[in-house]
Amino acid sequence: MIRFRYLFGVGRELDRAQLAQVQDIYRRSFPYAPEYAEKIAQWMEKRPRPDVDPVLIVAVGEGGGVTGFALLLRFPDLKYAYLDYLASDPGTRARGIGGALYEAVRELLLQKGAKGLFFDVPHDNQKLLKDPSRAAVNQRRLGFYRRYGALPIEGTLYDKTPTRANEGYLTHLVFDPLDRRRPLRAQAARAFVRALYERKYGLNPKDPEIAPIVASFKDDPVRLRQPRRAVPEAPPATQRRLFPVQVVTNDRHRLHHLKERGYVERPVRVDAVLRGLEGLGVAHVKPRHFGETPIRAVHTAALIGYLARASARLGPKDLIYPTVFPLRRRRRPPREFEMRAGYYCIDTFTPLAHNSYVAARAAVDCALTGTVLIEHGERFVYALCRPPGHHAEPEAWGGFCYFNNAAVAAHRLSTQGRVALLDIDHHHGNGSQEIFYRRADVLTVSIHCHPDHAFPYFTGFADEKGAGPGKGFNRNYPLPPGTDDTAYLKALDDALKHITRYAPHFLVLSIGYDIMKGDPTGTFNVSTTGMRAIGRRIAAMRLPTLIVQEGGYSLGNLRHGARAFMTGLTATW
Ligand code: Q9C
Ligand code: ZN
Repeated sequence: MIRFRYLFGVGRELDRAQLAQVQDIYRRSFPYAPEYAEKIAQWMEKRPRPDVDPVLIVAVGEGGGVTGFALLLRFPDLKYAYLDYLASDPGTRARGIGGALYEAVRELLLQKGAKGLFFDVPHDNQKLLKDPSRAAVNQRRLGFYRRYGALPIEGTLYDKTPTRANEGYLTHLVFDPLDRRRPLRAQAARAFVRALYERKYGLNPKDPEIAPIVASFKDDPVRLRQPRRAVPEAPPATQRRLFPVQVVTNDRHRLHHLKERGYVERPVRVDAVLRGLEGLGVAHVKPRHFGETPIRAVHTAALIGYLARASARLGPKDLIYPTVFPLRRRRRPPREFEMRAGYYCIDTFTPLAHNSYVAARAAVDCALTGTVLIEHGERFVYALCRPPGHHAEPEAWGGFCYFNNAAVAAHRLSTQGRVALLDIDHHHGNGSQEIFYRRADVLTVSIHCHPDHAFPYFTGFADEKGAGPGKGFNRNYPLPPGTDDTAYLKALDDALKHITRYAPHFLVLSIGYDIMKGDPTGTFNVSTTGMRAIGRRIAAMRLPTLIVQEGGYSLGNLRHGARAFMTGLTATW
């Protein structure tokens, strides 16, 4: 089994380790030009040109080591990409890595709506080769790409002219239209070739050596070398190799179904989100079990124990609504377990039912499963947690939340790097704020409706900035009811700038579709267009991002909001 991973940067330890392995494979595959190994690192580390978006796709073998790579230079303004290198470890016996990598490259580009892929293949004409014996190998390579519909461009000077770019080794420029039926226009080809010389080789396209080559792309459409006989098509990539987003779903949430009047936090919410994601090509992952230990890192044993025992004592129809609140008697939890509920709860509308504990545990498992995927190198993981979590404090549940899923995840990630926890639910994430209030290793930022007007009413003010070692590491953006896309995105941009200054290794996003217009618990007017814009901005952070489901209670908004957010998240090139 080959796994694939794409690297958009090398911010993480895992990225850097894999980059080193890529360089090693490079040096062993291309021993005559070892200096480019440095250049690969530069593309990935420094991102020296804003008009080149480099991506490294690595194949990961059974043992976790890199067995091959493809370096792709994407030209976002042109929507074309250049495949700079594709190599598999000459030392591994595993076969088919090169082909699988090429399919992964195509899959990524198709996902992103690219218009085509270019790359160089050494010439197959003996007379034009410094080492004529290579012609046969090069013919085979062209044959391999031909099966994908990738054909060498003919009728230009590109494959005939020694330049500083090719250093005298003549190559064909091969074009893969991906799944497009549209021919390559001369103008588009010239724009690409110009960009290639300029952006990859640092040559001026007006250079007397280069300009005639660019100008030689005259045929419109560009002529591709047609195979002399029919070519067997490459087998369709049966299994997807790259997914833009992994979605972790958990069935046990259904056990927690409070059929109370007006209890809008219900199981169909998850179905609505899943319907919204249909057809977007996301991967679905089942959660693993993690036990209680990670929960203890953010909640007290007393709260966990109470939820576990009280939940277990209840019959299927029973509910405990907190009734007495010993707020000023924190050292005296009521002995009578039903009366003790108010000691551990922040409101009177979030009852405890007989499966609440089991479901809350499953929601944490969902978030932690997502966390592990992020640790293994995924870029975006969406933990579709239910019940939600961000109102759950170290020793209190409430606001439809029992355990703080996002906080458990953020705490786990914090053992591996700096974490920013951004909460964009309509309601202030009092629980997440409280859990990390005295810590500098998790930056908490929340955009929400001003607590003068919205739940939880007691936290979320702008002057709550963290305390002790955590001073300056909590930031709140309370916005007025009626906030629209423009005002929301302005606050988001500011919040993201603040997060960028913190230079986190990971982003945890608590997402609530209750910011959208018409939410029964919300007051904002964010539209689906706004949700798409939010997704784009989150992706532009270029961080490994765990998205954790919080609120959102209009089924239509859950469906369309999730779809729009996800579309924005994966739209960037
Ligand atoms: N019947 C989350 O979005 N509003 N919690 C009060 C009283 C409840 C929202 C309704 C807001 C809680 C996770
Ligand atoms: Zn909410």
